[in-house]
Amino acid sequence: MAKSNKKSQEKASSKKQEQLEQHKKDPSGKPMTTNQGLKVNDTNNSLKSGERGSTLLEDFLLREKITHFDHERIPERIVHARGSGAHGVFELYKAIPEFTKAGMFNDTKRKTPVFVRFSTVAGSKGSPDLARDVRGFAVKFYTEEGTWDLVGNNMPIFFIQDAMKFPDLVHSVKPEPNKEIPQAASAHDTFYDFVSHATETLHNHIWAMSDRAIPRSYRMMEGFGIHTFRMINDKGEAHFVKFHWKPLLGVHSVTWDEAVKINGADADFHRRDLWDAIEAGQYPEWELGLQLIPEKDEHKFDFDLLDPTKLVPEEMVPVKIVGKMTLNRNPDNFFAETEQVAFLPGHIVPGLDFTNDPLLQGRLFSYRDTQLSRLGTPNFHQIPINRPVVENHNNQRDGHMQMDIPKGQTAYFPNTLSGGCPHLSKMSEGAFHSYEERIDAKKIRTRSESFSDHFSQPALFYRSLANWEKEHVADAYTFELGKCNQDHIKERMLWVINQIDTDLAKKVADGLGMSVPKNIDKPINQAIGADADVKKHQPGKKKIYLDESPALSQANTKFDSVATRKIAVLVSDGFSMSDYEKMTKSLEKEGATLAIIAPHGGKVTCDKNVSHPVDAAINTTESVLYDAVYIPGGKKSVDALIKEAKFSKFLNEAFKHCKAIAADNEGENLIDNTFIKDHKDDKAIFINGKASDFKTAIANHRNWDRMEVAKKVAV
Ligand code: HDE
Repeated sequence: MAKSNKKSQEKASSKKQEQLEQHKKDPSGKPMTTNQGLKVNDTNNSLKSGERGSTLLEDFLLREKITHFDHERIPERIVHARGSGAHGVFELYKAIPEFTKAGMFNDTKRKTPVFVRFSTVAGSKGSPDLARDVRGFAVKFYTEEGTWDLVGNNMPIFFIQDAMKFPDLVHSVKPEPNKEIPQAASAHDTFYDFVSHATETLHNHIWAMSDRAIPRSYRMMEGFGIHTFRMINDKGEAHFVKFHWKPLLGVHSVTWDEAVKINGADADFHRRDLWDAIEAGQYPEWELGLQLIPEKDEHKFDFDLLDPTKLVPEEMVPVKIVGKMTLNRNPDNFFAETEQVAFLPGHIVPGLDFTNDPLLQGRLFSYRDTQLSRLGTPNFHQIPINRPVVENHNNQRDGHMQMDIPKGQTAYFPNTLSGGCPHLSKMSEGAFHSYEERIDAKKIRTRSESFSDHFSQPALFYRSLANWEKEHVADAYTFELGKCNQDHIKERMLWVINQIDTDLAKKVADGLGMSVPKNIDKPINQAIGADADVKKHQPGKKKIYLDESPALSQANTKFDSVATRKIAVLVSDGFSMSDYEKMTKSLEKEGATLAIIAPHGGKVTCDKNVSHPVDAAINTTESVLYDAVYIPGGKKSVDALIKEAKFSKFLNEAFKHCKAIAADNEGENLIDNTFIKDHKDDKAIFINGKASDFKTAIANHRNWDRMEVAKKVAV
């Protein structure tokens, strides 16, 4: 059966790809050798004294093979260990010299090569993709002025305000140190012990309780640079800037019930989805947007632009779309590229600069430091995936794994022996020069009072959600706190949630079988110093400077495409080919992927006596792996489906997860064997319906109006 809409597999040809080509090794048609090039005659047996004798120390073949194997692991990333990467390209729509002199923002003809890595945060390298978690969204731009890394997340704010708190945050969410439980999950006492005392976490935390933390696909999530950065034009004028990635497929998520089941059915769900889409030529795309704020407006807001727990609502500062990123090539080798890629927020180019955001400032230190233990050498920039596409020369020398051969007598500056080279460049020649910011301040270890508003933005986020999203948030809090063992931690969390929204707190309290504490001592924000003035740093009352920010709700995303959606077609021998064609032709044309699911593997024969390959036998797949379900008619086919209970379970689950379901002719008999039989009037259920209506329902992602009924489905 036809698969997806295969675009021609244009090989992304770029300076970076050409550079990577030089390092690729292709063993096809080649003899096996040792690392020294010696041809190998036997790689299956060690050298022994006698056929059954002991193995000889002399066996250099065994030693080389085993020693390499013994050392083939490197430390996984301390956070963001689980991830997937892809190559692509960034193209600018319109030059923006008024804001920045950065080359890639000034030349619409340039195709800047990129490498992107998406990740979860808390889990280990082998943890499942659908953990409730923030997703990393790290982009390496190989620009002609040097490499720029935009190392962001899929949520626009962060948990903490100062880098000093990062180890505490991460230690609280990681598995508890005595028992190394739970893996890739925030639902445990230590995390909530921390969150309830460090109230600055609440904004990112409520995002993590929302559907944003369980995306349908990496391809369907936004990305954010989070911190306020600076853009500098060639007159030296600066604007504050926030970076946004907007997916062309819209922002969509799965439900928690699906997430839990997907983790069992396909722990690589997001990794596979990204890989498959790129292999099929259905290249993921994001537009890059900028929120630009003139320096003079720095103090115009009700929050501090340097506070990374605050977003700037799009309704207050619109997002200016400036270009598009397309991911068009899978890596050739996971370890060499995705594992060894090293992102550093400190990788910057002229025309961009940092701000004094204390979280960003700490990151500028941490990322270089971590590569030293992870990749083991200050020469990590020489690993092919990390090499810039421009030449680099300086007087740094030696170190583990030096791959370059720097020529010449000198390794210092200034020198005359090498003619003063490598020489310095003027700003007019493209050299980087830090933005000259006036600073006149005391050296002081404290938190700015302007960072003390911890409730206004979580409340804005919650107010801006659709009812179904609000319900998901309440369910998530109830689940997470329900997994905690300590009542005092849950009580404190309920008190804190109550400061965000009383309805929300009540719902969660009901779910926990507790009540919202009224008279709890005001939680002391303990993320301050022992001598700090407590009053100054207490989170103040929530303010309302914007009723709602529609841009924060997934109800207002794009619902205009079925491209890359996976539709399960349930059939057995004798299914109606004309039904099938009627329903699926336009879906396929618009890039949806159809998967034939049958009682067995191999092939099924339709009523026209043509055989079709089965994509998955029912015992190898699950409903949660698809976006919609279709059952064509054909009595023999449908009778066989009714006999196998898992097909009915498959449908009940799709109904529970509010997905579009269509059946034609005898296909209805299978529907009548499920919970759906009494809900055929649902707006995303189509019995002998129109293909165009089914398509619209799939593009709408889910029918959330069904949510109350869906809860009654027991699967
Ligand atoms: Fe990271 N973070 N981070 N982080 N982060 C790392 O660097 C760190 C923060 C983010 O796919 C580590 O190379 C500190 C914010 C992503 O390779 C480490 C602080 C944001 C990735 C590190 C933060 C991020 C990392 C671990 C607080 C969103 C994965 C491995 C000051 C803007 C990149 C590594 C990849 C990875 C430190 C906060 C995003 C340890 C100290 C805020 C997407 O250096």
